[in-house]
Amino acid sequence: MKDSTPRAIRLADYRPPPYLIDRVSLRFDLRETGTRVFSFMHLRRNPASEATESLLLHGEGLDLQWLAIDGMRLDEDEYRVDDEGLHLPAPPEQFELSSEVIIAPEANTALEGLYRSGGMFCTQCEAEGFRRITWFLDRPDVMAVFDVRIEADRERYPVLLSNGNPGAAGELPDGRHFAEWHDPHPKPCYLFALVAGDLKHIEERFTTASGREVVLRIHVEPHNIDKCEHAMRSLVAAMRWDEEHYGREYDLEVFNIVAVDDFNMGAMENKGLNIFNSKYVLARPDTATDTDFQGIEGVVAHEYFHNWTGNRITCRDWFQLSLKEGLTVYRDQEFSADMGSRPLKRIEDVRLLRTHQFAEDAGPMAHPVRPQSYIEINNFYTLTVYEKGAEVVRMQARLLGPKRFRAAMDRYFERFDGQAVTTDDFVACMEAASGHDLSQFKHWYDYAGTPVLHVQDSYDARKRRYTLKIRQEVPDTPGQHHKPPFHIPFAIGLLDGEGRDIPLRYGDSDSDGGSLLLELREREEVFVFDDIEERPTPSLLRGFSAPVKIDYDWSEEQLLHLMAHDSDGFNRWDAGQTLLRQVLLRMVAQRQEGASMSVPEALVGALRTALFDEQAEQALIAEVLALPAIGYLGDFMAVVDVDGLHAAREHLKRTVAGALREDLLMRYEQLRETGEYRIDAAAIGRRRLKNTLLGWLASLEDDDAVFQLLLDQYGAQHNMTDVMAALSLIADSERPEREDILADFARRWANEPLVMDKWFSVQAMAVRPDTLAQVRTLMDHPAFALTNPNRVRALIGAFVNGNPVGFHAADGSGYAFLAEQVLALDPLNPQIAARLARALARWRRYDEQRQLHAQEALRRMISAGVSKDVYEIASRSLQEDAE
Ligand code: 7ML
Ligand code: ZN
Repeated sequence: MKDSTPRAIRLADYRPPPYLIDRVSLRFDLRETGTRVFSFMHLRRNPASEATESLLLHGEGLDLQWLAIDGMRLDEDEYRVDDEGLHLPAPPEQFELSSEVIIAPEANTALEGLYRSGGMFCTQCEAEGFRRITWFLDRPDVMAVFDVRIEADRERYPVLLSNGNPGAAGELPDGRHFAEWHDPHPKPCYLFALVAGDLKHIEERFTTASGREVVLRIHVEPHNIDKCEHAMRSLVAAMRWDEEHYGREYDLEVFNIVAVDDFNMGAMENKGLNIFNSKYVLARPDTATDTDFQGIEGVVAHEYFHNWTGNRITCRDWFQLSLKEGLTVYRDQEFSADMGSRPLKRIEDVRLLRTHQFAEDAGPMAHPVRPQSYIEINNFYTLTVYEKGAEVVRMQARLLGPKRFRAAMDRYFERFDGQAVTTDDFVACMEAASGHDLSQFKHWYDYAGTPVLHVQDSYDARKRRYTLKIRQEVPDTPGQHHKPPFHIPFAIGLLDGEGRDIPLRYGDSDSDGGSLLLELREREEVFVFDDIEERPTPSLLRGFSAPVKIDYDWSEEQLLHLMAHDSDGFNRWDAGQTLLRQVLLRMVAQRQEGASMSVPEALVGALRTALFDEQAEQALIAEVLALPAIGYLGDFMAVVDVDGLHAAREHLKRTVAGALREDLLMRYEQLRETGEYRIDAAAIGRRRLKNTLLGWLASLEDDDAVFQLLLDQYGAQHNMTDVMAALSLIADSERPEREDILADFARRWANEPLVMDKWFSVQAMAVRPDTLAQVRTLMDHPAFALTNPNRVRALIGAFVNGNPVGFHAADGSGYAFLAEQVLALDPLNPQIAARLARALARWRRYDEQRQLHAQEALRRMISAGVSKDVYEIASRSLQEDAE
């Protein structure tokens, strides 16, 4: 810690490991204070390495007891231990290294390595946590076969788990017992896992396509045993899906999932022993919302899919992180699309990418999908690596088509099984299986920034010719200027006056179902379409065929036409979003000029039409009626005006809700939940639409009948989705009933931490003058703890990321609060502190006064002497060429 300028690690400096570790056997003597780790491993010089210098085995915070080579204890002058690890000056060509260290999981608040959560022991080793457990070559290209023996007190830790298949187990003296595990698949140490605790489990048997039986277990603390079923259903569905869509089977006798309360991220794909943040396992209709249920399904699948994309085939180094993460996100997105509604899933994924990844790509933390350098790898588990990385895989799937993409994936699994490889290796399989040249496409991996497509069109009635001119521009990002043009799959359609797709031909490609896939490669290109009878309405970037921004001068008529008729469901939604965005931005400008804000009649009409659309899925109607977020809208302004955007959104909601009040009430009544609660795509869509309508209605603040609906829906306590929809609207209101309802909720759920998180969040996100004061008060609530990442995200994270009006308060109070919390968290958990610190990265987008406050907050962090995690974020945020 406290290094003043920590060192950057560079992709260009990659060298193969000097030694390989074929086998390792570990013994854990778990104790409440001071756990002993015994390690025996076989090392041999790597024939692919030229390195001859001394060997460094990574290790951090290890209290070394003894060390031996081939059974001979080493004297203290035969090795050296420093901050990085253990240096052996001149080791033999091959040898057995054994050691004993003492570590302190009970004092580990960073939640990396071996630590305690509640009454159990658990681990998190990705990316570089294994070095906090014992000496090792802690890098993903060193893959070993692991044998593990765990010893612990039998009463307090009856369940002892590790990777692979179970082996011997039995009793030991002094009330202790042991269990052994053997993982036959060589793996990097970041996939190592261990769990010991008093856990209960549910169990299922799964027969693989080739007829092998696998035992599936989900382990939780005993009081949560009634909240595991959905996770198990999701696991079984994911296993089946991977067999059906990729021909991939599971490869061990058991598959264990453990839910833990203290976890830095969502979950972890450790071989045969996935460890989950309990938020992504535990769900019951009365404790979890539809979004929670869907999150569980997606994360369970994501971690399971890593068994092939991540574990069997892993990354050569951490610059290749997107090799496993982008690909696995793509796979979990496709799985969720198949489980629910495909267009809806696409809308959700694109919304996440556009609001958050585009912002990252335009700010000081912008980096390529395959970064070129980092200070702290934990800071690169980003939306760019995950979500943009998934888009980059999706584009390749689209360019190849489903058959050739599957052939390319088969080839990838065949060729690289058991190896640690690079994104280049992946693209090479795509090329080899399809004959496509993807050399220009690879710019997507190497250059940061969101490309902008400037589109102009013209129609020549005499020649019956329509022309599209497209200029692509890839913006400069920190350290990257003047980028070459990208290879961009650009799907389009042209609509006639009736809203039908005009059949299109271009070169040798025909339009498929009305859409044509153009491939852009030049900085500027012109596409000419002949025999077009009338000026068409262009439908651009159908299905969001590439992660780019479109700059085209849309007219209101064009957008209304697309909203009503586009055959591409995604673009129908997107046209509505573009229209809403244009209207809202115009309203902000009106407000800034002191004029009154106006909502076009045509927009109200289009929303009413959408509301009564009989053809559309209800969930899709809800998406059409969802206003673009302040964070997204701000990117279209020269200087973000948070208060203006908030005022415009509220005014638009009030105006539309006032005009459509009776329609909204009628639809709300029709959609009311009656009878049994179900969690399928149709029921979720129905609730989502109903609760969206409730949100519009709630903007009519003085409407007592509407407020009664909120109280009734809360009071019915039918399911958590409906309860939370009502509660968040009540929490956002100025009504006197607010306090009683919040108190009622807290009383009901005092013993359910994940439900209390929702209670923290709605209060942190309320747009009220006293919100920051409330957040500070809530930090003293008995259910809050700065040591638990979920609590921090639910309260502090919800305020800084989910309450733009509060966080960006003109007086700088939000920024000062953030700096204060980052500094309080950093010594406990630098990863969580660094994630929080990102909220200030885009301070340059705000007015001068706010900029000064933000800079002060960032400087305060740096001068306090922080971890390299926080240092990297804060220092990059302040850098001159950052935006
Ligand atoms: C993404 C994960 C991490 C970090 C999980 C940790 C993971 C690394 C781990 C999508 C769905 C669920 C979780 C995550 C996520 C940030 C996000 N290997 O599996 O990628
Ligand atoms: Zn992952």
